[in-house]
Amino acid sequence: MMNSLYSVRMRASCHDRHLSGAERIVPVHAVAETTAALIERALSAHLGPPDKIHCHSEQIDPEAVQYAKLPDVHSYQVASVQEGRLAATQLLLGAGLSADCAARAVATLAGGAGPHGSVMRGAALMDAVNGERLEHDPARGVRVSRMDLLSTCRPEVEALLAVAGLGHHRVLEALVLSGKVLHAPGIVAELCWSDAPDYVTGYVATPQCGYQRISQLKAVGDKRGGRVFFVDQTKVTVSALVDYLERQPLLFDAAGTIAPLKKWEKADA
Ligand code: PML
Repeated sequence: MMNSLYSVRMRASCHDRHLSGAERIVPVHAVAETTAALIERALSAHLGPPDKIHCHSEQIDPEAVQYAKLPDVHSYQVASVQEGRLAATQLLLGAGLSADCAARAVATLAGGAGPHGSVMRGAALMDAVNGERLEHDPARGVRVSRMDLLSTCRPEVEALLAVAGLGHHRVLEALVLSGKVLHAPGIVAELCWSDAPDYVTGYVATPQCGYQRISQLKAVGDKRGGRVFFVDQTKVTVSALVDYLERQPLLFDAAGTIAPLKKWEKADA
């Protein structure tokens, strides 16, 4: 395949603790350069040097690739963690989740979604009606993979985010990941905040409203965070959804809009 694409994925850990991960979908001529950049990134992870770096490249069939537009971005300023979690809850209710389900999801991330309150390596899957946890492996969760920006679209998206003051690499990576989640069958919403102790911004993403950032969803220093994906099981089976999230290649070929930062008002929900 002359025009073949490769999925290039990196995971770095120390004493089996996840330190960093990133991935790209690139043409064959960019595989070596991309691999070097991801390894460089693993070595400079702010949580310390890894003792293991896995870098994996795998050819993907260009005809299997789906294309989509990135979600629109909204950013809300909140005054406290409490207000942030209230805002997240209201946005989840707006997506059609029950109050019980939204509260369970917030409590899940706040307490550590993995076994014994640990941080999960991937995302939790939650039934959008009754809040039941659906992922088969509660320590691993679901790892969204094989998504990226089309190379011709990357400069525009990076420039738009930079102009909006959203140039941190976490924003672009979370936006791309969330874009894939919103494109998956049966997804009702996603709740996320980072497990990085110094990064307190998170988001609620929904197919109707896009990627809705909330300035504070946890306290500085808190290492707990992660992702919860809400699933409508009348639309998709768990195994079909997980297969899509983990294996279907998806490239974003157009940017969404980026709204200016706005103070959170309860009526926004
Ligand atoms: C953002 O600021 O939009 C990113 C929020 C979530 C970051 C999650 C992560 O650390 O990967």
